[in-house]
Formats: sequence, C-alpha cells, structure tokens
Amino acid sequence: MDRLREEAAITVEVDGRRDLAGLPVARVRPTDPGSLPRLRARLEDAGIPTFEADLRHAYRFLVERGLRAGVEIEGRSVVSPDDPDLLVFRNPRLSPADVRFESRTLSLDIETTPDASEVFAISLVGCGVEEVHLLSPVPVEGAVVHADERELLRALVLAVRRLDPDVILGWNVVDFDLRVLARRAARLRVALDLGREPGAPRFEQDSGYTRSSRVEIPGRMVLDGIGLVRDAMRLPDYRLDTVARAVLGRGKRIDADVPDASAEIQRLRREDPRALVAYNLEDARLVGEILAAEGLLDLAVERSRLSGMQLDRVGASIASFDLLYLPELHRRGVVAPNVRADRTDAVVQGGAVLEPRPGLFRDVAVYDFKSLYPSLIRTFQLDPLAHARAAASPGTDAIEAPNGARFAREGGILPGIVEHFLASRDAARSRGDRHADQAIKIMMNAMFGVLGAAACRFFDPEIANAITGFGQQTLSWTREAIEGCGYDVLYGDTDSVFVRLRGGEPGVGATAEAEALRVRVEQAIVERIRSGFGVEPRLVLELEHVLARFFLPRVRGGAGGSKKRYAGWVDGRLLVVGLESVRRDWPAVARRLQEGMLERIFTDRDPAPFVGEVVARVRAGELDDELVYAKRVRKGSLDGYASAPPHVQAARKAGGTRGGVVRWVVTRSGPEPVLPGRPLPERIDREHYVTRVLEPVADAIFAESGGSFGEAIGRPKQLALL
Ligand code: DGT
Ligand code: MG
Ligand code: MG
Repeated sequence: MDRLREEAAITVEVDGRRDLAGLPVARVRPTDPGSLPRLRARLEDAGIPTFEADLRHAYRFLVERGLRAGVEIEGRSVVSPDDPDLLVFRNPRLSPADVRFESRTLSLDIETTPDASEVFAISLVGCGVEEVHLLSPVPVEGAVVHADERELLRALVLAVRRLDPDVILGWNVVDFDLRVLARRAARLRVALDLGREPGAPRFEQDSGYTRSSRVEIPGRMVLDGIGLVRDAMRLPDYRLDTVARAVLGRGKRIDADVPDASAEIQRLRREDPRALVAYNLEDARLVGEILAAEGLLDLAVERSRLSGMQLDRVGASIASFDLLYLPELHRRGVVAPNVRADRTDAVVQGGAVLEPRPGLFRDVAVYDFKSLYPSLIRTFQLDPLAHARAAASPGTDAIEAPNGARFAREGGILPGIVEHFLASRDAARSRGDRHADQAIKIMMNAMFGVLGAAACRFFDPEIANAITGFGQQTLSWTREAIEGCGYDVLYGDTDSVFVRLRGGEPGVGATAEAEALRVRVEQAIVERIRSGFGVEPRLVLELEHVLARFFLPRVRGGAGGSKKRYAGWVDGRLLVVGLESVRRDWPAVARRLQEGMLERIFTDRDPAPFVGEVVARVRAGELDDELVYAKRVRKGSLDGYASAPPHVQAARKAGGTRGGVVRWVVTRSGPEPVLPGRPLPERIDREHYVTRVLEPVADAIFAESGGSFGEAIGRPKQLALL
C-alpha cells in the first residue's frame, strides 16, 4: 500500500470499508481509469486480492450515485451548437429521480437485394408519420424517391433527425437493418448520424449468456421487437409473420417463409413498385402495432424503472443484480468481490416433485404459493451479506437452512429489494397487467437464478441451494398440513399441490371448502416456521383453481403418473397443462382428439363415439390439414449423418428452412415437407396418424376412464394370426 501511495498517478484511501468477510479494504484509484486493468494485475501478482475491479466505469458511476433509469440534472447549461433544442451540461450533479415519460417511437424497416449488398427501400412509421423512401429513377406513388443509394441513406439520416424519436424499433433491427445500413453507409461514405449528436452507430455483443446484440445511437434507444416479444409471449417461432398473426390477426403481405420471398420482393421492385412500397410500410407498421397491442414498450420501461438497467438491457439479470445490490451494499460500507474466472455454473437443486397419483377425479383444488422463492428470501433473510455475516460470527444465533447454510437474522439486502418488487407485482396484478405481472415474476426469480451463475460476482451455490431447500421443505410441510386436515394430495410440483376435496358437508360448495382448507394449511405452515425459526413468515398460499374434474395421466409404460402433465375442467372450460395437445411438434389432430375426449369425459359423456368419428374423418382425408408436424431444426443438423429424424429428413428435402422451423407430413414414402402456399404432399400415410398419434393419445385417457382405442374404432378384439 505504501509503495502505491508514493506513485503520483494513484490515490489510496482507507475509509473503514470492508469486504463481505469483514476484513478492511483500501480504495485504490488511478487518475487514468484506462490503467485500472494493469493496476489490478499488478496487485494480484503481488498476492493482494482486489474487489469490484471489474465493474464497468459507467456502472460504477451509476452505483455510486444510486442512479436508476430516471435522473435529475442540476447545473449550468448552454444551448448545443449542433442543435438548438439540446442543452449541454458540463459536469452537472446527477441524482436519482422517479421519471415517467411518453416516449416517441419510430419503427424502421429496410428492403435490400438478396445478398444485402444494396438497400433500395426504407420505411419509417411513428412520430406521426408513415413514409417510405425508395430508390427509383421514376416517381412512385406513396414514396419519396431517390436517384441513388447515397441519397437514400442521407434521406434516412435527415428523416430520423427531423422526427427525433426516443426509441427506434424494428424486427431484428439491430442485427439486420442497422448493420446493413451501417455497412452500406461506410462503403458509400455517408455519415450515418442517426443520433441526437454526431456519431455512427456502435454495435455491441452482450458478453452475458444471452449474447444479444445491441447498438448505441447517441440520445436514442434501439429496441428489437423480437426480443421484447420473446420475453413476454410463448409462440412457435418469432418471425414477424407468426407474431403478427398471433397478436394482430393479420400477417405480412409476403411471408418470409415462402421459399422465394426474396425473389418476390425483387420482382415487385421491378414490376410493381407501388406494391413494394405498401409491403415495406406494412412491415414497419406491424412492429409498432404488435408492441402497442401487447404493451411491451411500457413493460420494458417498467422493468427499467425497477432494475435501473437501460431500456435495451432490461433482460440482463447479472448486471441488474449488481445495479440493485451494490448501492445497498456500499451504503453499509461493504464492497463486493470480483467475478472469478475459475468457476463454472453451479448445479442447483430444483424444486421437489410429489409422486403423482394418476386417474380421473372430481373436485380438485389447486394451490400454489405466491412468488415462492422471493417470499422465502424475505422470510429467511436469504442473502449474500446475511450469509457472509453469519459466517463471520459462527457462535451467534443465525437462521439455518435445510442445506446447513446460515444467515444472519438482520441486515440482509435482498429481502428489501424483493419487497419492492413484490409490491410492484401486486400493483401490476391489481391493474390487470398480465405482462408486467409475469415480467416482474421473472425478474425476481432471475435474482435467485444468478446466484448459481458463475458470471455473477455474488455466485454462491450455498445460497441458491438454501432457497430451493427451503422450497422443498415448504412443499413437504404443505403436504403434511393437508394430510393432517384429512385430505389427499394427488400431485405436487415445486410450490403447487393438487388436493382432492371431500365434499359431503351440506351447504358447503367446493370453492368454500377449498378456501377453508387453504386458510388452515397456510396457518399451519406459518406457525411451523414461526416456532421453528423465530422469523415472521411471508408466505402466501393461493387457491389457483377449483377443478370440477381432474385428469392426471400415467407415465407411458410405467405405473406412476407423469410429471407436470394434467388436465382439468374449470368454470365450464378445459385447462390443459403439458399434455400432447400443447406440445408444439404434435399435429393439430392430436389436440382435437385429446381435447374432445377430455371434454366429453368431464361432462359425463362417452368419448368412444367421438374417437371413432375422428378416426373415420382422418381416414377419409377430411382432416389432412391437421396432420402437419412442425419442429425446430437445430443449426448444423442438416448436414449430419444419413439416418436422420423425420424433421431433419423433411428439412433436407425442402432444401433448408426459413426461420428454423420445418413443417412436414408423413407420406407413404416417408416425411415430406409442407411448403406455404403449396398443396399438401400426395399419398399421406393416414394409417401412420391413426396408430402413431391418435391411438397413444386416446389410450392414455382410456386407461383412466375405461375403454380402449381398439374398441372405440371397432377393431376386432383378437387380431387374426397372419
Ligand atoms: P406465482 O406462483 O406466479 O406467484 O410465482 P412463483 O414465483 O411462485 O412461480 P411458480 O409458482 O411458477 O414457481 C415456483 C418457484 O419456482 C419460483 O418461486 C421460482 C422457481 N421458478 C419458476 N420458474 C422459474 C424460472 O423461470 N426461473 C427461475 N430461476 N426460477 C423459476
Ligand atoms: Mg408460485
Ligand atoms: Mg408453482
């Protein structure tokens, strides 16, 4: 230390800060931030451990001032020489502020030659305009035409600066549109100054495991619609056409899955430029409308407000954790370790699964703990600092987790952070915002997840396993409490249980009975935690459904039930979880059969005639459209070995896939690809569907309801010996 003090370019302060273990640390700061990595290496070579030496400067700045998404700026300003609408502050004081704003958004889409070597159309939708800029020697109705590509790019720059959006949107806009624009602009020597001050877009690949790309344009945010939708909704794929159909009920004008979509666009360019203009405009329009319809931009803003991350990085959980946690840690005079390169992700125990009891049941209550892991974090102070404090004073009274990890009773940080999130989630729920509800849930659970991720500086499998250990304990205590009340548990997974109600008490409906049981079980757990751990429990058990009917299938070929797969009848509608009908790669006819059968059984009708009817219709070729399989083809699998699975065979026959998904039917000469806009392949092997798809789906249900597929379709009981 003293040797460092003598160096002119370095300041050393000892101000009472400590590391997590409670040992004092000194703050060593080079005047030139660029020399920090070298300084760190010198110290480590000398055997001196460093802390937070890997925190990026921008984040350190935010952390030290406790800044989040909104800031208050205090200081003298001058009007920018580049733009009279901009104020320039030099070294102002920044402090955190709660800001809500309406963002100006502009959605952008380009059309290019097939190899993206030339941009010939750019559409802009938002900020009150819908405009298309087109490369064309002659005027085209509905477009602003430009004589060469350089002019086109310049027009884009001018338009963006005139419209002045806060947020630029698009579909794959970073990796396609903006990268192509940047490449063409560089080649044609056009300054692609799309920002509020000069500077070309700067592309970055996140180093985290998301590997998502982002781009910096000064003064604006660029958000990719794909990423926003992917985080919020489960869809078979995330092509603009698929998402637009799912959300808006209308697709693109030319689906990119058409094998020759690109050729079609080139043809329009030559033969029907007005149609090209309409097509290009529609793409930009769809993106804006999808995000607006689902409130996904508002959601990103909400997530940014909660985590403090910038809008285009709200999904980066490890960085979010730092941004939330470090300011609180510093407030307590404690510094965090560096991320260590010598570790790999931990194997964290999962939730418990209770052995299922397959069958068909009446009146089943489904309970699930509200925000289980976050609630456990709050209840038991499951937190890196609390963990370190307990380790530093072994003799003191601490909370001991099922895996033996110990936590100080007070001073934890995560419980407070989680509390804030929980309140936000409650608010989202009560205003009926299901995306925000889901997003906040995911953000909270990610805070647990990163504790098992090696790239997190707070990586600590002991804490992660303490959380899941308490989770398992909670599930088993829940079962004991339910059984203690004289009820049967049919199945349970992580934090949910399925309970057979008894009924029989006159005048008490199933829901009232389920609610009464809920109260008793929750109370029993609360008391058990209180007396066992001396803490105030924060667990809430929710009654999720009362199922009039419940079906839990058997594992194929086994005696026990199958996990995370069940169906129920609730409020006159079918609820299906994890059964074939919601598996993506099964043909739609599986779903038709399964749902139809369950619906009949749940409403006390015989499913057999229905099964016979579906089989007859399949054989008659009436349901061919529902025989299509769809599956994602993994990159690289197309050039693998010869005996490939059916989806790979189909993709090979199709000459590849667009968007990574292949659709096919089984014909008498094997799998054949189904191409959009073309008729289905000939000679579909309908018997394949009867015996390989319909029969197993039906028999899984008949096994519990009685009957069999063979009987239902009038197959002779004894097959004649051939
Ligand atoms: P809820 O039931 O909607 O109020 O919220 P949770 O948090 O109880 O979620 P639930 O019941 O789906 O799952 C129970 C626990 O399982 C949850 O607290 C944490 C863990 N878990 C569930 N999904 C995820 C996930 O996507 N990532 C991680 N890291 N943990 C998860
Ligand atoms: Mg839950
Ligand atoms: Mg659950």
